[in-house]
Amino acid sequence: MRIVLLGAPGSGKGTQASQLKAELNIPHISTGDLLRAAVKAGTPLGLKAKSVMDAGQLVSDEIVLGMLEERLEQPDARAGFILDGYPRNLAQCEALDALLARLRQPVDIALQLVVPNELIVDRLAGRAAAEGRKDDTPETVRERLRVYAEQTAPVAGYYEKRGKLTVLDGVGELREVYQRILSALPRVAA
Ligand code: B4P
Repeated sequence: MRIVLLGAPGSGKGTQASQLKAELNIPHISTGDLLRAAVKAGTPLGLKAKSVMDAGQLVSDEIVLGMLEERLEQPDARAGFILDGYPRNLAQCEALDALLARLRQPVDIALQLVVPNELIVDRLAGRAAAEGRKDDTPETVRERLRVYAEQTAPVAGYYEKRGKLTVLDGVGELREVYQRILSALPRVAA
C-alpha cells in the first residue's frame, strides 16, 4: 500500500506513521527525517537545509525531490510506503506523481490529519521541552503554520480532485487517532 500522510506540523503524521509501518510492514519515509539526517551528517545538502529548517521555511523543491527519489528507489520501498512530509506544495504534488509514474507506484490513499492550531502549538511546545528541536520554538511554530496555510493546505485539494483524499480528525489519544487511520485504510482490519 502506498500512503501519503498530510497534515500541519504537529498534527501527528510522524507519530502515527512510525506505528503504522510495523503494522503494514512497509517503510516510513519522512522528508523531515531525511533532511535532519543530512544536517546531522554535515553533508553539503544538510548545511544548505539547516538554516531554512531552523527558520520554519520549506527547503527547496529540488533538494527534497533528489533525496526522496533516492530513498524511493531503494528495494524496501517496492512493497509500498508511508510518505510523511511530502508533498508540501503543489509543485511537489506534480513532481511526486511524475516520480511514482516512473516507478509504477501510484499513491493509493492520501490521509489528512486535522488538528486545530491551538492544540498544535501546545503539542510542539511539549516536543520542544522534551527533544529540543530548534524549529519547535513558539516563533518558528507560528511561521511553520503560516507556511503550511499558504503553501501546503492546497495539497489536500490536489488529492481530493483525484478521489484519493480521506480527511480524519487528529484530535484525541494517540491510540484513538491510530484506530481512525486503520479504519480508513482499504484491506486493513481496524
Ligand atoms: P517535519 O519533520 O515534517 O515536521 P513536522 O511537520 O513537525 O511533523 P512531525 O511528523 O515531526 O510531527 P508530529 O506531528 O508527528 O518537517 C520539519 C521541517 O523540514 C519543515 O519545517 C521543513 O523545513 C523541512 N521539510 C520537510 N519536508 C519538506 C518538504 N517536502 N519540502 C520542503 N521542506 C521540507 O508530532 C508532533 C508532536 O505532537 C510530537 O511531540 C508528538 O508526540 C505530539 N503528538 C502527535 N500526535 C499526538 C496526539 N494525538 N496527542 C498528543 N500529542 C500528539
